[in-house]
Amino acid sequence: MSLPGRFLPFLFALGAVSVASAQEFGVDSTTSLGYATAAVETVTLSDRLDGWYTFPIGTNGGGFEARAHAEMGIPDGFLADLDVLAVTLVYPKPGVDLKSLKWTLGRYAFSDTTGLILNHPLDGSAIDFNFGSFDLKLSGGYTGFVTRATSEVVLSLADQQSTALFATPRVVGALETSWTLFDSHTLTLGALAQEDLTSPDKLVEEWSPGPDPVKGGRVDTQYLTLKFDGPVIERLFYNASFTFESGNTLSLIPDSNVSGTYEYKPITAFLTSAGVTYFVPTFFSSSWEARILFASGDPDSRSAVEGNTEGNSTLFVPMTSTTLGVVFNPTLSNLGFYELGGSLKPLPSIPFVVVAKVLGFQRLVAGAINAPGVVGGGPPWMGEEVDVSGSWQVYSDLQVSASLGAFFPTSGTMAASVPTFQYAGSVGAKLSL
Ligand SMILES: [Ca+2]
Repeated sequence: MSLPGRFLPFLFALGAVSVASAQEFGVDSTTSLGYATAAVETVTLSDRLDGWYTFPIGTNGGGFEARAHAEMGIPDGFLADLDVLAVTLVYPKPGVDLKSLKWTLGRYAFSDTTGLILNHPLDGSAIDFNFGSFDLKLSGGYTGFVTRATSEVVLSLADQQSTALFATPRVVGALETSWTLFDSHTLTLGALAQEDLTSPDKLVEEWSPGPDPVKGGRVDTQYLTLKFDGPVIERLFYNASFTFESGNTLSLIPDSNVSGTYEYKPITAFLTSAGVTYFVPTFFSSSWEARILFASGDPDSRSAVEGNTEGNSTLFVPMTSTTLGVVFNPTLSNLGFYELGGSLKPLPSIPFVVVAKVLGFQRLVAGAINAPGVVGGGPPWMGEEVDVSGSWQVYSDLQVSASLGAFFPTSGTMAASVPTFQYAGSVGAKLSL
């Protein structure tokens, strides 16, 4: 702490001098109208305001940042939260080998090494040591001051059923080291862990007889990731990652007790992803992408959340969900995902971008899928989706966008009550005030 202590008064003085000219603030208003016929038919209409305020501290990229959003809509009602409220201090050349040291304190946006496991605001601190070709980042924080509606962390039955204003209390810690190797190839090693601090009176006690109609247990998880990325040939880039997940989850194990007994069992699961991106500036400024993701499943899992009934839980569970398709969005659990896509600017003189994607969804093992409407005993190949979206920057302060997607589930994938052809579309306008 001595380093920040010594530099703080100086940096704040520098900030105060530059604040009058360098501060920036703004509000974006996004109005959207959507229609979806997926597991349930829904019409959504919302207006979202995103406000932000920044001012630099020093001249090396540090500063104060505040971001908040408020949304009024149908059917969600009114939602509002603080997304960022943090001070970042950057010390250039604090040591002989250390190129820069960056320290953040407050509520900051955290994203894990893969970008697929946790994307969430954390209340805490992060520190980044940059040694040039080697970088070390430590992050820590708490999730329970973010509102339930903003949080999207769903790991346990308690998360699923919570009607509290705030998200489940969890402590998150992460370490990431990356090395830039030969020819701009980067090797990244990331460790992420979260501990569930849900109060025991809201949980089932271990060794009690099941089933409990409402309560579940704690879900603690750890993720260890190895990631490579870099260029293949000119304008062609690859990325590949492998994540091993460990942890503990409450499991209802059948035994001499007819309905089973609750017991904590280890989680041993994996997530792997690989992708290539090819940029072709001469062909309508286009880029083309192929991606695959595999998230392990568990054949004895009765549900996607706390469903283990035998041995270890081999079902991969991310902390927050990732958007895969416009229509179909299963969680990265027991899933094979295949994506081919391209984006281009069809009219060179107009800032209009079109993105098209073909997606495929596969159930890796017979068992639960975490998506509404999908039955447990369905076929391995769940279906394909085609998505098209476009966005047009009409003026510097007005952007208009639209998206349309169609999902074609394989016969038997969806419950009988769900339409066999599902589609979703939305239109939106974003105005910078
Ligand atoms: Ca199992």
